[in-house]
Amino acid sequence: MSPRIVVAGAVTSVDNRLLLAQRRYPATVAGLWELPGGKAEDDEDVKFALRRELREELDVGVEVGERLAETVALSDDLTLIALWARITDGVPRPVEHSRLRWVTAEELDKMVAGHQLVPADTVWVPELSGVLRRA
Ligand code: 9L3
Ligand code: MG
Repeated sequence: MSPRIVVAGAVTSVDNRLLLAQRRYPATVAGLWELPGGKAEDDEDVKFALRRELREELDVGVEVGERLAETVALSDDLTLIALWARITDGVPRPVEHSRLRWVTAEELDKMVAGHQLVPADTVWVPELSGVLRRA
């Protein structure tokens, strides 16, 4: 069986904030914040998959950019990656999440310190906060 890819969007705004979404399920991560996204279909291009997922979850259109450096092995057959993205159409709303938040680098760091991020996504924090601060 080929490994499945989960794509997550590092969606940033022109004023250098990052979009975080609060998970409703499963119970182990409910209430924690993540980069929105989900499973790519078999043979689906990852950029296409992220555009589809963010349309479904946030009701927006996005332009997808480069991959972030880190890859996360969620399980033997599930691999998580993240890609930078910008909203090109619509205003995001939490279709599947309980809430959305645009955070600054400082707010992101505080949320990480307070264990408010889903554990898998913490690998990207240095790159995320570095880019948000540099811009
Ligand atoms: N996951 C982890 N971090 C993320 C995303 C979008 C997803 N930023 C994990 C949670 C699930 C799996 O990947 O175990 C599939 O995601 P979803 O379809 O439940 O969003
Ligand atoms: Mg999802």
